[in-house]
Formats: sequence, structure tokens, C-alpha cells
Amino acid sequence: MRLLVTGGAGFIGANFVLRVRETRPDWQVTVLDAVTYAANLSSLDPVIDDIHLVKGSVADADLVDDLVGRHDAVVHFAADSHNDNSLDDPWPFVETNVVGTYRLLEAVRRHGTRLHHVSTDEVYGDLELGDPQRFTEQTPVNPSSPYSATKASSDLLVRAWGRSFGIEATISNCSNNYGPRQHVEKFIPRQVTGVLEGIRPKLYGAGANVRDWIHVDDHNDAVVMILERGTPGETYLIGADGEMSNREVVAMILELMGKPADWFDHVPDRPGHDLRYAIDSTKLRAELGWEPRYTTFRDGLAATIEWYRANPEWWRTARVTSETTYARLGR
Ligand code: NAD
Ligand code: TDX
Repeated sequence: MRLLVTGGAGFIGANFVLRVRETRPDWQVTVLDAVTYAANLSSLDPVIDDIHLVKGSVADADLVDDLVGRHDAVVHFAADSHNDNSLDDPWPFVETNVVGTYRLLEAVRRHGTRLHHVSTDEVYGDLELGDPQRFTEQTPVNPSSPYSATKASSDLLVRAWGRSFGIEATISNCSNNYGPRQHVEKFIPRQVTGVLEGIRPKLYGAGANVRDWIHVDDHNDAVVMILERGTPGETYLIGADGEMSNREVVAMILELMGKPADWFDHVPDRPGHDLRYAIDSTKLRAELGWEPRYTTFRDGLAATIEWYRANPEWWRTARVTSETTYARLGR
């Protein structure tokens, strides 16, 4: 298998490449990554001699066409991924998430290459707090932010290219990932690295918003399964029954890091902030037999905290930049 991984220097993509090298050592892996602020090439250090790394954009039609033509399958992680940034400057999100996905689809159509498109539960909008409902593959898209609108757009393009042109594509929509190598702009790494530097966690608004947490390795195992055994044209929701409020997550971080329970601050809320995400992953479990391995969030979180504690050189510079942006945004 010659596999092209877009966005393979980002959080989920790099963990995917590391895991695939471990579990599918016979696969030849090429990473296509624009190496934006969100990438960290050192994440790929352990495998850098075993993969091919191409620095470039998924929105570059010629480059994408050439690479797609030389691979059997593509796993498409590349995206601009942070909601707060999409509220500040939406254009890169349209360019990478919509135009970039379009370029890939056209190349895949020309070369008959298998595609797996990685997407998010945020395309479904949000659910009420305390509502027993969860998202399923039948939930209509209803995105709230520029980020989620561009991801929903990319999902719709993939579906249309499947139906109209018969490309061999699957889609997955996963809930919030946590684990090592996540950019410090995101909720959990921001709080953990902050505490390591003596800074109190910052909760948007009241902190009542709920996210459905899944360990990044569980997400990536599902992606490999869908790539190998998923049905083209189908969408699979990925989630590990990990609903928690942001307040609860901060409480656990403080407890695990030996800080008092009230050692956090409330900051102004994110505009349009989605209340709650929750995934029903019955289809993935029933059809492909997927099960999460990280079933105790507390253990996965403790291991993640230890990873950030052990790897300050991985995150220190990025944290300075991202906190400068947050200071400008007032969050
Ligand atoms: P990330 O921001 O950590 O990484 C994105 C990677 O894509 C970076 O390496 C960046 O350099 C690269 N990239 C950006 N623009 C590019 C371009 N034009 N061409 C090539 N590469 C480009 O994101 P992540 O959290 O790893 O998310 C990866 C994918 O998973 C995204 O598609 C995201 O929508 C999806 N997803 C993320 C989560 C989550 O909780 N983080 C949950 C569900 C789905
Ligand atoms: O400092 C913070 N304080 C805070 O309360 C930050 C950075 C976030 N939050 C809140 C906002 C959200 O309710 O924490 C929650 C999680 O925030 P993010 O890490 O920014 O994630 P979210 O907006 O939920 O989106 C994430 O999951 C779905 C990823 O960034 C997306 O790429 C993915 O599609």
C-alpha cells in the first residue's frame, strides 16, 4: 500500500503516521503538509527516515495531482482546525478545507485513488445540555462557526463526488480528540501547559459546554479500519462515550496536577460557542467491530499531562505565539 497522508505533521495526522508505522510497517507513507503554525515536524522524528515528507499545500492542484497519481490511497487530515482562529480570519479555512479538498477530489477522480476524508462532529452543529440525543450518520449538517462550515462543505463535496463521479471515498466525523502532540492553542494542552508554567486555567464563559472526548489513538485506529474495510460512499461517526463539561475537565486537570479546585478563571465566551457535542458510534462498532481502548478518560488525561511535562521543548515556542493571539482576542 502506498499511502498519502495530508496534514501528517499536525496533531492527529502525526499520531496517525506514528501508529501506522507501528501497526502496518509494510505500508509506504508519504506526508503532504504545508507546515503551517499548527504543524510540528519534530512529532515525526521517530519515523522520519521511514517516510517521505513533502512540504506543500493541498490547494496546489499540480502538486496534489502528481502525488495522488503515485499513491493507492489518501487519508485527508489537512485542515485549518481551530475555531477561535476561524472567527478571527476565516479565509485560510476556506482555502485549505474547501478548495484543498476540492483539489484532492479532482485528483482522486482522475487517478481512481481511494480516499478517506477525516472530518468532525462539529458539522452537525450543537445539542442542548442534558438532552439524551446524540449525533448519528442521519443528523443533518448545521454548522455554527466558519471552521465547522468549511468542514461541512468539504464533507458535502466528498459525498457529491462519490455519487456523481463514483470516486471511492469514505468519510468519518469524530468527536474532540485529546492526547500527546496536540497544539497548545487547543483546550486541554492550553490548560496543562499553562499549569506547568504557573498560569491558572481559563474557562470560556461558565464552562458548562460539553465535549465528547476520545483518545487520538482510538480515533486513528478507527480511521485505519474504515480505510481497510469501510464501504465506499459511507460516513462513519467516531466517538468513545466521553461526554464531559469543560468545568469537569479543568477540575480533573487541577486534581491530577496538584492544584486547588478553585485555581482557575472564567474568561469571555467564544462567540457562537457550541453548547454540546455527543456521538452515537453504533454503526462503526456494529459494522466494523471498532471499540475504544482508552475507556478511562482520567488515565488518558494523566498520561497526556505527563507527555507535556516531559516534552517542554515541543510546545514552549508555540505557546508564546498562541498566548499572544489569545491576549489580542481577550480570551
Ligand atoms: P492540526 O491543526 O493539529 O493539524 C493540521 C495539519 O494540517 C497541520 O500539520 C498543518 O500544517 C496542515 N495543513 C494546514 N493547511 C494545509 C494545507 N493547505 N495543505 C497541507 N497541509 C495543511 O489539526 P488536527 O487537530 O490534527 O486535525 C486533523 C483533522 O482532523 C482535521 O481535518 C480536523 O478537522 C479533523 N478533526 C479534528 C478533531 C480534533 O479534536 N482535533 C476532531 C475531529 C476531526
Ligand atoms: O482556553 C480555552 N478555554 C475553554 O473553555 C479553550 C482554548 C477552549 N475552551 C473551550 C471551548 C470548547 O468548548 O473548550 C472546549 C474545547 O475547545 P477547543 O479545544 O478549541 O475545541 P473545539 O472548539 O471543541 O473543537 C475541537 O474539536 C473538534 C477541534 O479544535 C476541532 O478541530 C475539531 O473538529
